[in-house]
This record gives sequence, C-alpha cells and structure tokens, in this order.
Amino acid sequence: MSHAPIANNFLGLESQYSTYEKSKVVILPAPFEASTSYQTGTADGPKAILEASQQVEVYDIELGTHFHTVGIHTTPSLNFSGKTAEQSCQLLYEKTKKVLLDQKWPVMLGGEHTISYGLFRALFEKYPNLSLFHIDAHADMREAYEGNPYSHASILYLIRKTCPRTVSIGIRSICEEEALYIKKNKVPVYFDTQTQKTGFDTNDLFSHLTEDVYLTIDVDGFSPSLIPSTGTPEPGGLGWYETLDILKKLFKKKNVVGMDFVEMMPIKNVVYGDFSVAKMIYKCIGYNYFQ
Ligand SMILES: [Mn+2]
Repeated sequence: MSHAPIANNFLGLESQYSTYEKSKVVILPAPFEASTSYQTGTADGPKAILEASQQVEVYDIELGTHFHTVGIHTTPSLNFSGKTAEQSCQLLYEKTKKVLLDQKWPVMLGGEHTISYGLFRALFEKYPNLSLFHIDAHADMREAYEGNPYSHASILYLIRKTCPRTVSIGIRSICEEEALYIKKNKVPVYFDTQTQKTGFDTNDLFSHLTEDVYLTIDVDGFSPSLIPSTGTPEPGGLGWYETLDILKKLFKKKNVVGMDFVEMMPIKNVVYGDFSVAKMIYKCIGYNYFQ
C-alpha cells in the first residue's frame, strides 16, 4: 500500500513510525456517505479526524508512555465515487482483509455507519466467534430505512442477521419498530436514560461479549458537549472519562480485533469534537498495546 502524505497521516508521524511494513496499526479513512438522513458532511469526517490528530500529544499521562512507537500507518482515503453502498462495503472488506492477513490491526474512520458493514464482514470471516461492542445514540436496528436495508439507521440490524452477539450503550433515540425488535430478541441495549442514573457495571456489560470483539463507535453516542460534530446530534450521551474507563477495561479484558469511529461530521471552525475523536482513537491504541 502506498503512503499518505504526512498531513493526511494519523498524528503526522514520520515514516520511521508509519510505513505499512513497520506498523501494527492501520488507519483506513472511509469517507462513505449515501443515506445520511438529517445533515450531510460525514464524507469529510476522516479528513477532519486526521487533521485534528496532528495536534494530539503523543505522550500519554495515564499510561506514562508514548504509543506511536507501535507504528501507525494511514492508507490513502478509500475512493467510493460511483459506487453503491454494497460496492463500497465490498471495497472496504477487501482492504480490511489484506490488513488482517498481514497481521495488523484495522482502525476505520467513517463516513456514515453503513460502511461499517465492510469492516464487520472481514472481521467476522477471520473471527467467527466475533461479538460487537456498540456505542451510539441510536440503536440502528431498523429493518430498513426509507426502503433501504443498507442505511446508517439499519447497520446493527444488518450485522445482527449473521452475528447476533452485540451490546449497545449510549442509546437514547429509537423508533417503535426498534423497541419491539429489542424486546422480542432480548437485545442487550443499555439506554442512556437509565445509565446516566445508575452508571455502568462493566462485568455485566462484557458478559454479552465473546473473547473477540469488534468495537464500533458512532460519535453521536457521546454528549454533544464533547462531540457536536455529527449529523444527528442527541441531547444526553456519554462523557469523556466515563467512556475511557469503559474502553480501558474492554481492551484489558477482551481481544478487540478491529474498531471504527463513524458519523463524524465536521463543523467549520468548531474543531474540539474532531480533536476529541482523534485523541480517543490514540487512547484506544494505547489501551490495546500498552496496558
Ligand atoms: Mn447514531
């Protein structure tokens, strides 16, 4: 794979820490957007995260070390022009498959949540016992949205058809169809309306997961005060330290085999959401390799 210019490179790393060969982590910018329902702009998400990442301090106070030494390669942005959702997912699937074959850790930047299906398929093929840890304001468990099964509002439904081992947190907006689906299938969904009062019991949360976990994060799962830059913002939501605490334990206890951050929709001159996402990705890399 060719090398992205430093400005488009996560953390702006020198080649010493970012060639494909030397890197354990591979960042896949996947600016797919087709079914976004409220505001558009998620196609600009990966670029905004990469730009913001240039400002992330590589030394981490919590773990007392630098994480970039593990090697973090950023591939050129995937080109979805002229492609349907299915074809776009297929392209990401093929790219991810190669990354996994090379024993590297894929980190995908969306793009709307639909594109996660391509990453999921590659991970599920390699890890048949896969389960999903899902952060989102929305359940994304509609059978189809506006007649489209490849919609950002249906991604969990689509994945659960073949891999029903999922747990969702941050959820605070669902439609009646989803409420019935969740109830009927006893889907472990932790509603934000409840967990804001009770907090999280991570043992209980993780009891729904297998050893191999795919972490999928829709950034609207967080409080809009932390990350306003998303197409469908919802009041309430997860906080910074609360989330890091959960993620740190998740990486400690489980084998997180891949992750993505989707639905980032940058707002001009309001960069703190982009920066929060970039820093969270870096923290996750640290939790995966250095704790
Ligand atoms: Mn969402």
